Amino acid sequence: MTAPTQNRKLLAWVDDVTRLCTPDHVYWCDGSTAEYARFMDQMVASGMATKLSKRPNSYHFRSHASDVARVEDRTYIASRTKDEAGPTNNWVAPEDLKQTMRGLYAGCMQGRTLYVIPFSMGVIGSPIAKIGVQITDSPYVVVNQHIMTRVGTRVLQALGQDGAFIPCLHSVGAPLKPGEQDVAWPCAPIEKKYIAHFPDESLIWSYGSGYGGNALLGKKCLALRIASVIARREGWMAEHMLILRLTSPAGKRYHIAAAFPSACGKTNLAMLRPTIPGWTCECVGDDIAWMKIGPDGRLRAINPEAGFFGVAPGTSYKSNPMAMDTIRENSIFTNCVVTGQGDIWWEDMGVPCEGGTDWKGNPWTPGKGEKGAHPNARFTAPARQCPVICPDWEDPAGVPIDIFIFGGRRTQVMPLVHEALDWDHGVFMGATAASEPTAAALDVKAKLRRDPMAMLPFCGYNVADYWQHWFDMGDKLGAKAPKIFYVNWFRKSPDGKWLWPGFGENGRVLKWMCERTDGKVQGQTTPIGRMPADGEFDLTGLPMSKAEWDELMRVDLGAFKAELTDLDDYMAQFGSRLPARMRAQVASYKQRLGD
Ligand code: GTP
Ligand code: SPV
Ligand code: MN
Repeated sequence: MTAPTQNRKLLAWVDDVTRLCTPDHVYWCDGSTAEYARFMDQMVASGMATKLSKRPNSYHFRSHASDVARVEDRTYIASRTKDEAGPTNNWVAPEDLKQTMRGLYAGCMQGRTLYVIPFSMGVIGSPIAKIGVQITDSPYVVVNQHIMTRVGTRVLQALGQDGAFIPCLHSVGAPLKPGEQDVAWPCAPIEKKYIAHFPDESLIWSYGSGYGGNALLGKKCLALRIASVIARREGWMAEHMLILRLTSPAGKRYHIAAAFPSACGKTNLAMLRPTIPGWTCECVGDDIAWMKIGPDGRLRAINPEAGFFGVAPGTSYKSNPMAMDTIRENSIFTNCVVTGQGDIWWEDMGVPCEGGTDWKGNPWTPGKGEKGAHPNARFTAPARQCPVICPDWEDPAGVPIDIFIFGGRRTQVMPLVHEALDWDHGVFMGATAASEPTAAALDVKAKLRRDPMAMLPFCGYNVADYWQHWFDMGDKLGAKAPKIFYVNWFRKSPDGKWLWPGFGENGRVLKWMCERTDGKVQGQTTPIGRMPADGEFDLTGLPMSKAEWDELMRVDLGAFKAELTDLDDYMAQFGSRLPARMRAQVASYKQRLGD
């Protein structure tokens, strides 16, 4: 097929990759619904996809059992020096990594088609948007990118002859010999998987995996790892944050951006249905925020994505009704149960299931003892289908952020909510956030790990420099900087029950934050930060005893002190690169704890 572009760099790059990967065909994606339908038909015919009779225009895919989540041990930041990548990233010298990967890419698309996917992160033409072009040999990636990004001819038009783009090379790493039968989910074994980033030249090379953030390269690879490097250079922020608009009964709007680690509640909070009367919430984004200081000096956020790639298990009409409505049609499901009736199902979906075929392709009934859906099963759905999508979600200027929230999944120690004493303390709170592992990454073993600003797997440079960038942004924003809070929805009682009902009730926590922002309530100072004073927090109508509330909010100084050695070790790994302001925060934190 003739290339639908005159962009010289793009043509040269596609030529180079074609010569290296030797596909049978080259196909340029136009982004049309006809193209989407054609690809789906082909994948259903080949056995890779199942069409769901119960959901219009929706399909289910089963991945290979080994290819079910991000692989952090196989993710690399190949900056010029190891120090620039920092102690939290895997590093290989760029030329060495390229040599290894060129060896793998050589001939890797034999028997397959090379798809060229021009895509835009952010509304096409927006000054904040960035254009990427993904080359892939996975038709599953093509259809997902159709939903997750803005794909096609419109992007090539915006690119023109000389426009710049971020090249994203992807192969599942499974060439086919002549006559060899393809499998339903081709991929390479773990030791051959590489998710590689070359931040000095804004280049992404991914090999061997077809799943999620490993393969949909606009998301974590471009919009976080590469964008975080560009953002620091240019003075803006690329964060692993949801964006929402909360409106008070008086009609006042608050825009909130929240960073929780993977599978720790961003999608759920982004689509919140507040239970408290008069408060409403609209979703701007559920995973990534790009933020720049606007002409008015305030931080403005856009969602660079066009769809949701959300955790399926646990999603129900009770926990997240807006997500349930979003995925009624035109959606892709991966690694769920396909029921005998031709619908999808997963654990805690809140509807009964008589049985069907599990994520591995085996017959399954609810009593089987094994989970039917993989814990990291996901849905891919267009953001515009969300009933509470914010009317301004595609405003190229973004929404002005009033509040930042950090958080993590901690069954112990961390209270429901506390507020930073000032910007620098807020940066410290984000920097020291810790969370228990989830199914979103295959290879995270620690029972609890620090996940700074929920960016541990996504920061494309040295985390110490990233913190300095946060301090610098605070200086630039001055009095217009968002207020910073920390939440934990996941605290449990000694007998293992959730202390906080979460989901729609989380609106109560946001309400207290808004009232703090307006100075309507004062809170009370504790060694870890400001917390609601007696009577300030709206518990109206919640069946919660005073004892339960006290347990949820309890600050056990002994437990916080017991973590100081770990805090010192954590900070020490950054050596002399650790910002002086972070050292000062550690010192004053210890002092407040009475250490
Ligand atoms: P990524 O897409 O991986 O970045 O994750 P995410 O942060 O968007 O996570 P998501 O909202 O999908 O939440 C994943 C898990 O957290 C699901 O099992 C949810 O049921 C659970 N969860 C979300 N919010 C709450 C809450 O308020 N309380 C409790 N107990 N669980 C929650
Ligand atoms: C995450 O792991 O934070 C995700 C899912 O949002 S993935 O796109 O696979 O990275
Ligand atoms: Mn995420």
